[in-house]
Amino acid sequence: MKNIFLLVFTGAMLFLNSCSKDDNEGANALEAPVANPAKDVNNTGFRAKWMYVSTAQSYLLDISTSADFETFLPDYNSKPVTDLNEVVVGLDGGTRYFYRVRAKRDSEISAYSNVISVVTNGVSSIPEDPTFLKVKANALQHPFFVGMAVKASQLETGSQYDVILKNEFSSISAEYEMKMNPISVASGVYNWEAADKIVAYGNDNGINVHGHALVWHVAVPDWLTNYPGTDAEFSNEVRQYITDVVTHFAGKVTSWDVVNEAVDDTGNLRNTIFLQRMGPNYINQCFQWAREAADAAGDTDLLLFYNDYATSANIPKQNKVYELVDALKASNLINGVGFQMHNTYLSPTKDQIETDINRAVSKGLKIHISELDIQVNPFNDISTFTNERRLDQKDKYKEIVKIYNAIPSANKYALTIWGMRDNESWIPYNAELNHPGNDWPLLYDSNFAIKSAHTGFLQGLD
Ligand code: 9MR
Repeated sequence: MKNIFLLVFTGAMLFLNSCSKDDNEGANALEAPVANPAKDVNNTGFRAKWMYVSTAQSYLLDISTSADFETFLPDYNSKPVTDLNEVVVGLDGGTRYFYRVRAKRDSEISAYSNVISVVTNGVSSIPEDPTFLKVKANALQHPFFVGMAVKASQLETGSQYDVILKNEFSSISAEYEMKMNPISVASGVYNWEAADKIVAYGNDNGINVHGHALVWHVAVPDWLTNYPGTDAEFSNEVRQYITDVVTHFAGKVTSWDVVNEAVDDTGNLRNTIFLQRMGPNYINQCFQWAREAADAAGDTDLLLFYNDYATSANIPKQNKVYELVDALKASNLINGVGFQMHNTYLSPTKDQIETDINRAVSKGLKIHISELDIQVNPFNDISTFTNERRLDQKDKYKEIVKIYNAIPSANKYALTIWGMRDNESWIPYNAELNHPGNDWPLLYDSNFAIKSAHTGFLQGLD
């Protein structure tokens, strides 16, 4: 008994001793400094700052233009500094820099501090990359279409839209003129004018045409909204419309969004007139009718898409969309999923987007990033397009293009931007988004000049 007590006692003492030894070592290790936000930011420099580390003799400062410090500014790869700040000069304007520090005592060096990002004021002297988007996308090992939402009025030969479209884009979607309300004037009566002009523009110029969209609750013409007939007659009207439109454009469009936004933000079927009048099977029916019309017209290659928004960050909605997609797939009625991607500079995250898209990839479906724009002012906290947000937006465009370009070639289709110039985007004027007039979500400014977002797009293809 006494021996056992001695053994336990000795063991406990050894254990305590080993703990306190570690603690002492911890106390003596050189702490990593905490870096503070930059001060005195101007057009050509800033003051990098950090907190004092007791017992440090100096600090090693790194400055880079990349967040992962792949490269360093000349002279700022572990630059020794004895002070608690460093005035950095001779930098470019309107450019993002990153800094971090380590503490040093004799030969001992601490872990890295946090990384601070700072954007200089003024205008960058480095011009945007003028490479045409489709030229770079076409040169990829696994190319894809670079799309643009268009309006018929923009397609006059020689207009600035026309020049940019032909140079940079390999696909078009009608921003609204191929929806039901402009086309369907009355039962069986159609106005094809604008839609025909858009489709002919694509066909004549070797630009892919994506049809958007056969069935969308926002674009129902008044005569159908107020339809006096029975539910069965309503359903026949929808069938007739889908059949006539698919037939009219057979062989001229590569793909159609058959049903748009059928899932609401709580992850249930959206309570639309189509659900009310036709029941929950209406989605399958619409795809079936589109397929039958295409086949009857000899257009057996027509690609049918389900298109929706905000599925990446909203998991209940995402799950419901994939439930619909699975049902369509089981009936062999769907070829692809359209991810609208009306995103912001903060959301959704890279992981959320990848997870969402990869669910469709794993089902062997085509992926269309179908309406991309990236808001920089979702909280209405800026009144001018700041350098910070410009660069955030550039990074976000780069991120999504990179994600898209990484999917297998069999799943690639198109990545479409929802409008050309910032001032024409739907974003600043949407009442729900609540930042009237104040956003800059696209690739071109109001003068048709390429923005950093355009350079970000190109960099995403590297
Ligand atoms: O950007 C489009 C705007 O010009 C139209 O007035 C509106 C109604 O037809 O549709 C906008 O585009 C929507 C797209 O068709 C579906 N997803 C949401 C888009 C923005 O509302």
